[in-house]
Amino acid sequence: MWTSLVCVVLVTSPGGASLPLVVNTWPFKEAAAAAWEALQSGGSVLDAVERGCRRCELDQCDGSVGFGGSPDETGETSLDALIINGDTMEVGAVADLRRVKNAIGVARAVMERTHHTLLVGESASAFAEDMGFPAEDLTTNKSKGLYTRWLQAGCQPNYRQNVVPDPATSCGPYRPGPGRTPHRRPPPTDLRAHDTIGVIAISGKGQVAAGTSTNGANHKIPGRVGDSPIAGAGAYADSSAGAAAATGDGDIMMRFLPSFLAVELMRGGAEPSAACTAAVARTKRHYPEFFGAVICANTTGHYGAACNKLPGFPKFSYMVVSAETRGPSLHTVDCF
Ligand code: SD4
Repeated sequence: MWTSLVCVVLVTSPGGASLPLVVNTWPFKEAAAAAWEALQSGGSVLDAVERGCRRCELDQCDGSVGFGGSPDETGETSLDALIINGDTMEVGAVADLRRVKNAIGVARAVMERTHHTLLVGESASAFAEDMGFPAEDLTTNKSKGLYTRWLQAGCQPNYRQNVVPDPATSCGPYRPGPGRTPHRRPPPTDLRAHDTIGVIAISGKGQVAAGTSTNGANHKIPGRVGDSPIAGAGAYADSSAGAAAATGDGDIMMRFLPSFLAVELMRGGAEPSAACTAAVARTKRHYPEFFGAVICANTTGHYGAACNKLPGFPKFSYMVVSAETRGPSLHTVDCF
């Protein structure tokens, strides 16, 4: 009785029930198509995740993935990426990667060509070059323009606090200020500049992989690494449960490992939408005004998403591809 009831719910759920499956953050249709194409042409779920993220790196999806976006306080773009094999729990990640465009490729090289999990900064770039990835300037006219306008605006907004000169009105260099305010001032969230790609791919046999690629946050402090390359934060995958990926204010979200939490909830039987909602709610409990969303999918091919409602961010869009959708289909969830 109970089993058949569950079956009915699965079939009629708006979150689909079809494998193989690709789900990715934001309306990045080309990325979804690239990931799906990888699966259809016999590639693995890792290939699908890599191709999807790579497509966005090349297209500079919304300027927040790949080269030429999110210049830091010195005007340089640096990249973060992560890939997870949910069958073997192998993970490769790269953070604060400089002068190399193919961040997801480097993350996969960390996974497949080292025994490490995460390489960062200049040393990650040296590793990438050793592995044959070309060194290139990640700056574009667009990122130069963003940087110039930011300087002209007195370096506003920025991520500093409790320093002198007053970071709310002045550029650096900064040094420690007297005292410490008990609450940090609101983060300089730019809703248009937070569009990390996170991809979940699940094969017909239930093999799960997930990954992310991003250039982080506009005007970040050099060396800043967000949630995206951190396993359990930016994404998580486990073929015995499912996968999740997060997007938004990584400085906040990484404190709550929302992707890990969502996967563990799915392992315990939660539907993907409920798991995503719980992961967002956990962060919201401490930071009601955080900007972010989470996508989730389980090994039966169900999927869902959740987001924190903010002025200017009432809904979150994500892409789904399965045999049922016949091509990338745009899904939208109301934030709460
Ligand atoms: C970060 N989470 O570096 C990333 C940015 C992002 O959607 O997701 N934007 O904080």
